Amino acid sequence: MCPGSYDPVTLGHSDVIRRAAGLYDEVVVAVMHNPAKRGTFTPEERRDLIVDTCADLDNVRVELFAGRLLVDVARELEATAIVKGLRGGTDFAYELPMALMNRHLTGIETVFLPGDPSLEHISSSLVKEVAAHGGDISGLVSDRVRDALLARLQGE
Ligand code: COD
Repeated sequence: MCPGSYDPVTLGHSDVIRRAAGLYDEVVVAVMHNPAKRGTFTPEERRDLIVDTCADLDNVRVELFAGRLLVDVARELEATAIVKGLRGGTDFAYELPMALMNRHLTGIETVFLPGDPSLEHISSSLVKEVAAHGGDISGLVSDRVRDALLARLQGE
């Protein structure tokens, strides 16, 4: 499984999902969302944008999970591993305790894929900040995500 907030999915995320799809028979992209928190996109919108971005990957499906522990979702899905992308030392410092906690709770392993250096600067939050200030987000997200984000920022 490839868990995340995906608010919205970026080309950094889709690179990790694509590579996971090359390693495993089946990949579940798990959109983890906190029902108490309002994101830029609703969970359903995030799911639809991922489905669009990964439309060519036959062994990938996208599911929503609200307010759940990742390990409970992993158990329900009978996941072999949690796959995460790493953009460098800062991501590693953030991800390592979660990986160890998840293994402590259920024994599930986390597999880290090194982020593609050409996509390392991309995060959902920076993309939203650039877009909010009128910057060009082409090459950071798919065209569909770019259009959806610009529409959302303009209040649709
Ligand atoms: N290149 C490579 N990898 C990338 C890139 C990029 N450009 N951008 C993002 N990624 C990777 C991130 O490193 C991350 O692994 C993944 O993509 C998802 O990123 P986000 O930002 O969409 O998602 P996060 O980091 O907000 O998601 C965190 C979770 C929702 C997975 C986490 O908080 C969680 O597991 N929550 C559920 C509650 C729980 O179980 N808590 C206890 C944890 S021990």
